[in-house]
Amino acid sequence: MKHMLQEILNHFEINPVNEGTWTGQIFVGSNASLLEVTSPVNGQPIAKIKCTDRNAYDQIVEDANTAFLDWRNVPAPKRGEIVRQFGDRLREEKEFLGKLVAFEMGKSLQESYGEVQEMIDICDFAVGLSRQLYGLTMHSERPMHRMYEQWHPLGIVGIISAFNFPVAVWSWNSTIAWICGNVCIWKASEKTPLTALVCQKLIADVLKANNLPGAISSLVTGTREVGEWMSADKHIPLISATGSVRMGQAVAQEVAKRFGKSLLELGGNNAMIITENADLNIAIPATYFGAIGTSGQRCTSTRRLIVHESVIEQVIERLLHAYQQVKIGNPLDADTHMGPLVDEAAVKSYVSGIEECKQQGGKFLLEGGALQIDGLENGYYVKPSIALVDANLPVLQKELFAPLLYIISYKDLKEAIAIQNNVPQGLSSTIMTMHMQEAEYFLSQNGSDCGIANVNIGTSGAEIGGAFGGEKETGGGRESGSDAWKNYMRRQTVTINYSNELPLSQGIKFEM
Ligand code: UN1
Repeated sequence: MKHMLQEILNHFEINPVNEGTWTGQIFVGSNASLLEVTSPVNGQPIAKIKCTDRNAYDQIVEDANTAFLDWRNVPAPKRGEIVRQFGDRLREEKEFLGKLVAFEMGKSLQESYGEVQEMIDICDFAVGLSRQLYGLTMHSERPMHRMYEQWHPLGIVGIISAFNFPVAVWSWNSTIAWICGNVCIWKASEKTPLTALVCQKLIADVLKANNLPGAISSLVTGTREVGEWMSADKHIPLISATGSVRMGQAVAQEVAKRFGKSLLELGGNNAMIITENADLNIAIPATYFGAIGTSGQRCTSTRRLIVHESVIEQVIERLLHAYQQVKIGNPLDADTHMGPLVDEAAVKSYVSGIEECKQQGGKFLLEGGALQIDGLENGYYVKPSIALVDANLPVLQKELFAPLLYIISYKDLKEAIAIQNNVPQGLSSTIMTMHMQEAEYFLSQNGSDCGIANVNIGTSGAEIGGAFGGEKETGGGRESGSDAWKNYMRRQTVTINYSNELPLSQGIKFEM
């Protein structure tokens, strides 16, 4: 496996412990401490990465500001052309980068390729968008006046991303931010710096080939301290952060103190309602993928299954049957469904989550826990779990980032929706039904309170074309598609008087 990693790093010409201070636009500085990277696949250390020190960070911010002065004057469709070239590079590198994602964070190869595909898709979206940064025009109340709004770039966009989507979430933010005329500074998860280095290298090469400043895209490496510098930094008008609620709260407060903007995509605690009118041929595979995909480590993972009492027995039987087929193991094997959790702490938190659920009276239909895989004994593998629980169990309020699925029984749809909404998080939600009235009620203002509401589709696997994000403790941010680009620009309302008079608004007379 070491051999495979070396091959990938050679392919990208990446040397993680580069003695020089530059790898593309990565400053590490002279006081750099080292970050040890471990692969969850075999628990072995795979690289040591130098962390960005404060001096290097300040230099990066200065360079980014200088680059912004050029970049904001490049016409938006030309900025789109740069993103198009980046998308082409990703197409070429899908296999290598996908393998590195699987190796560094542990998601299955299928899902790792899917993640790179998500990057390619957002590049295409951003290219089209670069010609569509539309503003409205309004009718002025004054004669011979014109009113309209226009959108300008913000400056530096700081991106803090999580381990579970180590590259796609960055690209949702960076590609849109770039076509809007911003420059980006990326703080990747300390658990996945190698994939970040590769992405940074790919965009740095594209910028260089086009004679553009490298500082249009920068990468900073390190632990939460670097994120704290960014949050407090008045040079960074927008921080887009993906991760835990605790991290989001810290970022939001720090950014608010300086009246910066934050765009947050935090915890999910997503539910699927299976009504008596569901097509179980859709509902069961959707649950299976939603609950064990990425080993339950997506923000959109299905954590709660709220099932009508008339079909619950059937659902349980079919689900247990489906779970018997789960292939757990090396994510680099093409037919693996479930790779390891990201690290040892994640395994511990899963095991204690199972205990907590039991103590509160949860009945385990399938009890998982830590798992040893032959030849990969030090990897962080687990077996998935399914527990039948009462709707009022305290564990249901928490997002456990692991493959533990809770099943809850309900009698009528209003009750099911109340159970679904009765958690602090509000990211993704699903109803499985072939009954139009149930689906419409779920989608109405009386229904799901989440940012994402699906019918006959699982909670995870959202397409990039929609705005992605959620309500309540999920943080309220929207990224990726639809008009999420507006978060990366400032709106300017313009009124032009082309008459020879100065009529005041609201009919005010102010004679001189
Ligand atoms: C995340 O888990 O942070 O909908 C993002 C999905 C993916 C994105 C998840 N498209 O599952």
